[in-house]
Amino acid sequence: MFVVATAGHVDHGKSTLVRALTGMEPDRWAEERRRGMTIDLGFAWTTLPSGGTVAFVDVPGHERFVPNMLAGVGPVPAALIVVAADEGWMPQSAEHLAALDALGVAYGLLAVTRADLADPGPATARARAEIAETSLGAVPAVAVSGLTGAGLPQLRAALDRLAAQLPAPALDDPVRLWVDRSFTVRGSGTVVTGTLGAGRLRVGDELELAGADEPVRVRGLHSLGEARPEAAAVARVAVNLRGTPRDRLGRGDALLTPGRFRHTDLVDVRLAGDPAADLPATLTLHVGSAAVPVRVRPLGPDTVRLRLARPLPLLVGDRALLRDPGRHHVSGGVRVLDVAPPPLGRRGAAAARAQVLAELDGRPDLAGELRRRRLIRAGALIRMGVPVHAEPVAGDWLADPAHWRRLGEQLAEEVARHAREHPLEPGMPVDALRQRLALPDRVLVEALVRPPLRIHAGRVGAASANALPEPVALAVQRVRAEYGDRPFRAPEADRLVDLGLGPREIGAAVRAGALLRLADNVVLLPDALDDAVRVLAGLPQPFTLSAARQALDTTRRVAVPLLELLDRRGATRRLPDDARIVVT
Ligand SMILES: Nc1nc2c(ncn2[C@@H]2O[C@H](COP(=O)(O)OP(=O)(O)OP(=O)(O)O)[C@@H](O)[C@H]2O)c(=O)[nH]1
Ligand SMILES: [Mg+2]
Repeated sequence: MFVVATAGHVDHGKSTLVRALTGMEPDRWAEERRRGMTIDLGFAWTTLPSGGTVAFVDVPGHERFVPNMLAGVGPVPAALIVVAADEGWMPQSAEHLAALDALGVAYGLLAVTRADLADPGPATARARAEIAETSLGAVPAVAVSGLTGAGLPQLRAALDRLAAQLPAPALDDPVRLWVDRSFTVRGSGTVVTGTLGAGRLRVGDELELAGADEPVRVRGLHSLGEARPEAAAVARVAVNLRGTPRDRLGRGDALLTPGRFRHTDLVDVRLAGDPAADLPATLTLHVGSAAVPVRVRPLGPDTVRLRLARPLPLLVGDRALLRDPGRHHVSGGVRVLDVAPPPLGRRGAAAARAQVLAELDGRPDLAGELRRRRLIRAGALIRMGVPVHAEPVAGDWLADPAHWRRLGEQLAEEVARHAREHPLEPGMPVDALRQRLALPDRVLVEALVRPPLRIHAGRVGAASANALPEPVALAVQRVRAEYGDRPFRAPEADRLVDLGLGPREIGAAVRAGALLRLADNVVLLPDALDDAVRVLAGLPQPFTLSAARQALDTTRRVAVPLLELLDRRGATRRLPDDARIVVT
């Protein structure tokens, strides 16, 4: 199936032509038929000579209903521009064409209707010249009469040729079905319709709906008036939603593949049309079937920031249109450059932002996004419309490579600084590092730790467990120098103070294995234990405390806790009479 939207001035014969081609009535409302004027969108379809199907979205031409027209053409990639031979080019011919151009519609046909009333030549020439200046370029033209049927076979053949030119739909893309109608069917509940421009829909699918806490479920699908289990783009579809009240959604809402879109009310865009400086402060943004008032803040000559009155599911690269409803003026198309732009708080931020935007063209650019955002979750990028084809640095975090390198260096510096300021702590707590580096997630700190640093017990420090803060290492060295030849003499408490070995320093040295603590303020060098066992083994067994004290050339202050430690370690055993033996 392919979908074409009509376009053209009021009363130029759009609906008559659609009726003649399809045998279906596009003007659905009694009021439309009574007034002989299209008010809202109409839908009809027919089979072409090739066997393919064309579905029409028939739009109103009256100037009052341009917003309805825009809701119809927004999601449709091809246009049938209708100009009456007897009236020629008129204001809404121009306004509709400006809208198609702003949206970047590149495929179209010109039908010059009412050719039974006047020579179609002049209207054709003027219209082709106008159209040639737009995104549609040179289009085929067919003169027709909805009344006599003249030209209809040629128009059908031209529609077939147009269909053959259209690019293949992106069937694997996520679904963003802009709702153009919603109604209730007795017994089925809420039904919405729209033009499915990409992706597939199946009965049973879960879809996201802005403002709904839970996904909505597709209960039934219709296309071209028939129930189907599945619909693939491009297609006109009617979706029956389970358990979604009718008032929950309407024109301008969108049904979305879950996890693939973010609703945003702030976007930076490039203008194709009026310069930024000429835009009024408020305009209406039309995208898909939505129309939302926006506040316009110029940034660069052709870039502006738009603050939307309500959030929309927009992606980088989306095309939209700005219109001044008061003046009936299409200000031009916009291309979405950023759907999550940074705030512009400080002075000069707007100018700096304009420079950044000058480099962007709306094509999703992973490397550029990473450079600008430095660290971001893969899911967040995907929801901006930026495909992710890079390895995460940790979890689902992606990082700009240069920024990641800098973070690694910063982490090493912070750990070194922390070691200097807190020489006795065994490393810097991971959470303190996370805060210092302003990282949003602990896993990022963990991923940044590389040898010789390591994480131990929630702290980042040097990999070597023996590394001692310098003052403590020096003190231990002096203990070694002074006591190396009398290893069972422990420095007295005042000597420890002189050496700068307070309880915290001793704790650090003991944790590092540089000192052995027997009791408060009683420390030996760590090799003393093995030496003591050797000396004691040379004594007649069993031996007394006093014999041990003499053999070790030490005092009770050391001997008592030393023997108790050896008992606990199973190197000696205490007998019932308090004598001991060395266990061999
Ligand atoms: N003689 C003649 N009259 C036509 C032809 N096409 C349309 N008309 C008449 O022109 C009037 C307007 O036709 P519509 O088809 O309603 O025009 P429209 O473009 O759909 O109008 P809107 O939807 O209101 O913008 C009707 O009275 C039609 O009968 C044609 O090819 N020949
Ligand atoms: Mg009509």
